[in-house]
Formats: sequence, C-alpha cells, structure tokens
Amino acid sequence: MTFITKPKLHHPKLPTNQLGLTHRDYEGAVSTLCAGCGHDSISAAIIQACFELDLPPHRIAKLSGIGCSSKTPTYFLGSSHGFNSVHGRMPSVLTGANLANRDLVYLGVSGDGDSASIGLGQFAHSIRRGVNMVYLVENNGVYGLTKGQFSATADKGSKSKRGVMNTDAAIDMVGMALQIGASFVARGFSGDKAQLVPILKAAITHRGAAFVDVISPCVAFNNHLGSTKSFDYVREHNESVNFLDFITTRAPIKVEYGAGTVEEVRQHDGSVLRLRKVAEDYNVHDRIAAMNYLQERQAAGEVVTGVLYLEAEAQDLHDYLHTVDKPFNTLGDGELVPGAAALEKFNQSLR
Ligand SMILES: Cc1ncc(C[n+]2csc(CCOP(=O)(O)OP(=O)(O)O)c2C)c(N)n1
Ligand code: SF4
Ligand SMILES: [Mg+2]
Repeated sequence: MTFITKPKLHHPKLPTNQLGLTHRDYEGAVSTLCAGCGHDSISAAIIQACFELDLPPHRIAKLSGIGCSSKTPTYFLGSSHGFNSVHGRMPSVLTGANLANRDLVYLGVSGDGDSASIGLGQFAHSIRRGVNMVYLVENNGVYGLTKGQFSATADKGSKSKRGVMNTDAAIDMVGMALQIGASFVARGFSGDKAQLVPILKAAITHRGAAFVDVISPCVAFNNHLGSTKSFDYVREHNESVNFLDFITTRAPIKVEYGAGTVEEVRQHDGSVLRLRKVAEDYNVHDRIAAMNYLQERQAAGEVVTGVLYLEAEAQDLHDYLHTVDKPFNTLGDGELVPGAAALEKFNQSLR
C-alpha cells in the first residue's frame, strides 16, 4: 500500500499561524518510506517552513519525478496542487506550469538519480533559464527505490553496502547549479532540521531559480561505513559556512549578534535573511569564490552546508520573456483575442 490517509482528529489547542491553520493542515498522507529515511525529515522541514511562512496551501504546487524522494510530495501539503511526473522530467513540467500560472509557489522535488542521471539535462536547463522555483534534490547517493545502485552523486572511492567500490567520478549538483546560474544555492542535511527549515524558507521566498541540495541518508542501502552519504559521515564532516535566521517583514528583529559576524540581506519580497557567518571570510554573494571554496573543501573530504550563494535581486524566466504580469489562466477573451487590427499590426511588424 502506498497511500494511507491520516485521521483528521487533532488537539484543539494546536498553535495556529496567521491564516488560522495548524501544522496538521500542511501535512499529507502517512509516509510509507523506510523508518528513519532522511527523506521523511525533509518532508517535516517543508511542512514547518510552509506553516511558518503562512503560505495558503492552495497557492503551492509540488512537482516531482520518480524515486523514493519523488514519492514524498504525497506525504506533505495534502491540500496543495501536485503532479508526480515521469523519471527525470519534473523540471519541464514545472516550467510549463510556472509559465501558465506565475502566481503559485513551485516546489520541484527530486532525487539524485532523478536529477543527476536521467534528468541531468532537464535540471541544467531549468536552472539556467531562471525558472522561479525551489529545486530540491533529496540526495542519498543511490537509487533507493530500485534497491540501492550507485547514483551519479556517489563519491568516487565510496563503497556500496556489499563492499563494491564506486569508480566513477561524482557529479556535484551544488557545483553545477552555481556554474549554470542558479540565483540561490544552498546545501542542507536531513539530520539538521534547525538549519534546513530557514534554508527552505529563504529558498521559497527567493525569486528565481533556487537550488537546494539536501544530503538525505538512505537507511536501507547507503548508511554504512564506507558511504559518504551516511548519517555518521555527514555529521563528522559537516562544515557549515553560515547559520540562517529568516525574518518576514512582519516579524520584529529581536536577536543580537556580535558586530561583523552577521550580514542582513533583504530579498525581493521584503523578507530579511540574517546570515551568521561561521566561516569568517565566506562571501555568499561571490559565485566564483563559492565554487572555489566548495571544490577545496570537497577535496579535503568535507561536506559544506548553509546558504552558499545568493543573488537577492535576481530576475526570473518571466522577466526574461517579458510575459504579462497576470497568470495566463486569468486572461479573458479581450486579452487572448485582440482582434483583426492588432493581428494585422503584428503581422506587419514581421514583414
Ligand atoms: C524511464 C525510467 N527509467 C528508469 C526507471 C527506474 N527507476 C525508478 S526510480 C529510479 C532512481 C531513483 O533514484 P533517486 O532519484 O535518487 O531517488 P531515491 O529513490 O534514491 O530517493 C530509477 C532508475 C524509471 N522509473 N523510469
Ligand atoms: S529505500 Fe532508502 S530512500 Fe527509499 S525509503 Fe528506504 S531508506 Fe528511504
Ligand atoms: Mg537517491
């Protein structure tokens, strides 16, 4: 069975957000993933982020490909729009939906197999076009759903559960996202919800292509000694460059930090990101420096997490294409059928 509805009953005094909704209103069906799977922790972080952002569930669209990771949209945001597409094809379906209705928040949920193997081209082109979305890769280094084959993000030299060594070079999706123009790039860890929730909130409110790689251990096939995507390995080698506090314009800023350690970045929608620097000289606005830093730390065996790159005033695909401000599905006959005179004028302009 892959779908179990949750009982609607809940405690009458659950905290509510600005919309009067509780955390439960952002949940989905009961998860059928393996107990302890990192993907379930990411679903919990998405639920919390959307609850805290006061997002109306019907204004969110969640799209996915195929894999255990791509199954997860069933387990969160049960009242939102959803489309479980074909393996590796989530980005083109999301791009089409976004072009038709620019007013929704788009969550593209994918796996390392879905995005770094069969969907690599789709991933790359949706990012370089600047589609306004959160592109989330739940990265466990294996094809979990098909029983644990190495994926393209598995590190060279890492070992499978049966002791076989991976001899192929790894694709670093964060490095690729930086190189092909993502305007927001972050990496989180499913075992660190305190870091992941604000990263997701910042990615959701970012306008443009926001890429978030979340290391999400597969407890069934890739959580052993010799794996570089296990809970133990990531905990031991995790190097955070910053911690993030996400502040909407409504919330008063209360927390104080030492001078020089905090940077405030105001986003397009007025929300403020407070970045507490851990790596003193890390500059979140320098794409090339970020790429160099990541490569250096990776060569040293570390897993760099945090907000890695941010272009606060980025543009998106609609800006580049000069589309109308209104969602296409709200346009009336007058706008869609402008008449013979307008058509003639347009035809003249092409002659
Ligand atoms: C066209 C096509 N090719 C292959 C498959 C088989 N398949 C299903 S899921 C999957 C890999 C999923 O890996 P990943 O995206 O990393 O998700 P995970 O299960 O690890 O979360 C593959 C190869 C398929 N469903 N469709
Ligand atoms: S096989 Fe791995 S990725 Fe799939 S549900 Fe189980 S632990 Fe999660
Ligand atoms: Mg995977």
